[in-house]
Amino acid sequence: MQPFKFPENFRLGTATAALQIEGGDRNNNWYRWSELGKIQDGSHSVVACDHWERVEEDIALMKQLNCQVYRMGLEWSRIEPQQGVYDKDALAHYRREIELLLEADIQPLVTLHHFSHPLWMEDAGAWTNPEVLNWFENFTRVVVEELGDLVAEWTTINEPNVYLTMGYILGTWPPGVENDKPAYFKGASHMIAGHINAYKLIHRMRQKMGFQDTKVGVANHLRIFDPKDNGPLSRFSSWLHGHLFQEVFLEGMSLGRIRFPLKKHPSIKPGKYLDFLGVNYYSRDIIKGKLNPNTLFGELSVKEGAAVNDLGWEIYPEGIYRICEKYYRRYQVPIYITENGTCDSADAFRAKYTYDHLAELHRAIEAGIDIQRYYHWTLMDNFEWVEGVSARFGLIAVDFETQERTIRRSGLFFADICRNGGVKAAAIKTYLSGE
Ligand code: IFM
Repeated sequence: MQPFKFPENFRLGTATAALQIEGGDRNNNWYRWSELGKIQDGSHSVVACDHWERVEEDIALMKQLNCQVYRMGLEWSRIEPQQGVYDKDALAHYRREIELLLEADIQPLVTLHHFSHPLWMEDAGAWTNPEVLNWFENFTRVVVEELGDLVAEWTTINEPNVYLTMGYILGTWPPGVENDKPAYFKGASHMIAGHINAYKLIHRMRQKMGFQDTKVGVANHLRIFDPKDNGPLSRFSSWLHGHLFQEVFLEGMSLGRIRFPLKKHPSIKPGKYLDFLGVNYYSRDIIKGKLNPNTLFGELSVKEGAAVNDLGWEIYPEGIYRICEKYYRRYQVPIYITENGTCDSADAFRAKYTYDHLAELHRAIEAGIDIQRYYHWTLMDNFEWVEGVSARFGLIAVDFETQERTIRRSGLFFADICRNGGVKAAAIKTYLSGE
C-alpha cells in the first residue's frame, strides 16, 4: 500500500439522506412502510438518528472528521406536508442547518429527492403520475427561493434506477408493486423530465439572484455488470442489465436522449443537463445468461471467491475506476463521487475499503479523469431502508437506544485523509497495517 495525495481541487466529505437520519416525520412513504412492518429488523424510520434534533452535534462530528463537503437531503414531506402548502418552519430549519455548515466551512451539496416523499404524493402514484412534473417543479422552486442564496450545488434526484427497481419491479420498497414494467418505464420518463426541468429552473433562478457558480447533477447508482462467461447470452444479458438499469437514465438525464424502450416525452429535448456526473458506486454483478426473459436473460451472482461486505455485496474497487473512465470519456464533465462506502458492522474492513477505492480514484485522476469530490457513504449508521438500522455503513457508530455517536477507527482514518488531502504513510501504518 502506497501513500498518495489528491490535487487541490479534490474535496472530501460525507453523504446522507434526510429520511435515513432525521427521524420524527410521520408524513412520508417510508413511515407508512415501517408502520406496515416491512422493515426487516423491526426498526422504524421515525426514529433513525434523531438528526432533526441534533444538527449542531452532527455538524461538530463532521468537523472532527475534517469534512470539506457534505451531501445532504431535504425531506419533501416536511417542506410540503400537503399539496401546495409549504411549511415555513421546516424551510427555516434547513436554512439554519446550511448556515451552520457554511460557518463550519463545509460546502453543502443538496439533494431534492432521495427515495422519500409526502403521502399525498405517494397516494397519487408518485413518479408514475404525469402530474409529478408540476409537483417536483413547484417543490424545487420553493426550495431554491428559500435556499438558493446559500446553496450552489444541487443533486436533483438520487438513484432513480434503484427507486424504481425496488418499488415497482422487486416490490420490496414502497409502494411494493411487483414486476410492473410499464410503471418502471413511465416513472423513468418522468424522473428524466423532472430532472431536466429542475436543472433548468435551478440555473435560471440562481442566475437571476446573481450567481454564476451553480452546479446541478443527478446521483446515479452505477454498477459493473460483467458476464460470467464469454457466451453470447451472458454478454447480451450483461449489456441489457446495464442498458435498462443505468444507460436509459444516464442518457436521458444527462443529454435528454430517449433510449428504447422509453417513450418520447414532450418536455424532454436533447441538450446538456449536467454540470457534474454524480456517481454512487458500491459493487458489481456477475451475470450468467439464461433463456428467461423475466430475468432479463440472466442470473445475477457474486464473483466466486470475492470479498463481500455484510450484505453480501462484492468489494470491487477497480469498478470505480472503470465507471469513472467510461463515463468521463462519454460525458466530459467533472465527476463527483456522490456516494461510496460499505456495510461493515464490525468495522473490520471499512478503512481498507476506503483506501482501495480512493487509490483507484487517485489512479484515475493521474490518468486524466477530472474527479473533484468524494462523499463517503455515510457519516453515521442510519436507517438503511428495508434493512433497517442493523446494516451499518457509518464512519460513526450510532447506538440507536441512546443515540450516542462514536467515531469508528475507519472514521479516524477518514479524518486523517480529509486533513491531509490524501493518504500519508503514517496513516497506512496506523490504520491499515495487518490488513
Ligand atoms: O443507503 C443507501 C443510499 O440511500 C442510496 N445509495 C446506497 C446506500 C447504501 O445502500
